[in-house]
Amino acid sequence: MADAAQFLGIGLIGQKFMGRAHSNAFRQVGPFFGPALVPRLECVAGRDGPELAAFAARFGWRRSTTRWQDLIGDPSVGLVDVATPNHLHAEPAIAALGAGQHVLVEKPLANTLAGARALRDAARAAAARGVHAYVWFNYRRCPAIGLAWNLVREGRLGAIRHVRCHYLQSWGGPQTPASWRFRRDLAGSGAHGDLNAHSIDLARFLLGEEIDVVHGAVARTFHPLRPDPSGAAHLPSDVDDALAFTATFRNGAIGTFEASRVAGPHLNRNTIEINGERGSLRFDFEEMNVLHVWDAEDGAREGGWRRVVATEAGAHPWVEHWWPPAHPLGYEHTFTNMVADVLGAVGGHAPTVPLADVADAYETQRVLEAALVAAREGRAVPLADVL
Ligand code: NAI
Ligand code: SOE
Repeated sequence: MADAAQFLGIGLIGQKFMGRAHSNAFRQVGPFFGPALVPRLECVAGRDGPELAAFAARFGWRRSTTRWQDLIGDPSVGLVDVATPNHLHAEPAIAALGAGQHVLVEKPLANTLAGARALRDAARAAAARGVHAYVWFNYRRCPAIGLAWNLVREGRLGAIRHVRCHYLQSWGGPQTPASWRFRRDLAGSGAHGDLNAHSIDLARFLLGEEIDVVHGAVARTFHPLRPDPSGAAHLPSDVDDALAFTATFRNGAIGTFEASRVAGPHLNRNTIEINGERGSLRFDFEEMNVLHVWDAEDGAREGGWRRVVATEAGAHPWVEHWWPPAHPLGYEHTFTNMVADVLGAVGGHAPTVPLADVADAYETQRVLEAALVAAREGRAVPLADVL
């Protein structure tokens, strides 16, 4: 930890999957990164009181509350972290920004474009007062993706022609119980908002280019009924189980995106491949420490994919804060790497690679919306029509 550390009080909303991932990141960042600004796990808000108390004790939160509103304007809380279902992102985030608190919020930005826009506007107003707001697009912070970002910036790919993204999972079969993830009013969409959000963000981030048209999309709800968690009945599911779309970027590159929760045997296959005139890159989260690199200059005789293991301190971002070279990182490190960059940014330092702020995530939300309209109406949707 830095010598003259200052503390940033954290208020977390949500205590389940992402509540655990974020808590872990706030705890790890101090010892591993030694930031000048150190998170203090001040208060966690959740709905289930007894479970919440146990969670708070296990992860080292000083206090807990069943009312997220208690965090807003609390002078001990400098940053509010929103890790709740999608319909409950915008309201607490906007309230915190209004109270002058920095915000971290989970993806997708909101369950509706209108909600996302309201949050973007609030973040813009808050930014003018020096308040920061970032979105948990954590895959940007795999070292292999950081390397890819640098290679694209160095011009190693030349003119980019193709971006090919898959985010394939297989947990969403007919036996998977109903939850907020299968309700359009709460989630906004299904595999699309959940998974394509990451892919769109990665594509925009790596290319540094915006999508200008969604040319076509297909969405399917294969399982419109799901078991009630109590097992007593079936409840409707009105979100996509899978959605695929094609798009073009402003620089003319073709993008294909496919998200699914029913793509057995894929587990968490978040892949992106970029083909340029001079080089290509390929990443698969199921092998997250690896970046495949192809360089056209290698020529026909010895050309081919080179398998780069991104575990070299100094050569690959964030690695120097973890283990000696050649020791792989995992899912949780992406969150800690992000917290380290957020703390730096709040302290006035440039992040290792750009963070997704709320305005940035709003652009991803516009693409999500364009693809939903394209699927519903069976037509191409220019992004200029989705504001
Ligand atoms: P989850 O269902 O596991 O947990 C949601 C939590 O929110 C629960 O603790 C629940 O009690 C709490 N909650 C719901 N309503 C609340 C209220 N009114 N007040 C306080 N707490 C409330 O969901 P999960 O998987 O943690 O997802 C949360 C968000 O994180 C979603 O937006 C999801 O898209 C995103 N996510 C992002 C990931 C990433 O890779 N960046 C990975 C997984 C989820
Ligand atoms: C579930 O599909 C999920 O946890 C998503 O919500 C995350 O965003 C993704 O990173 C992993 O899968």
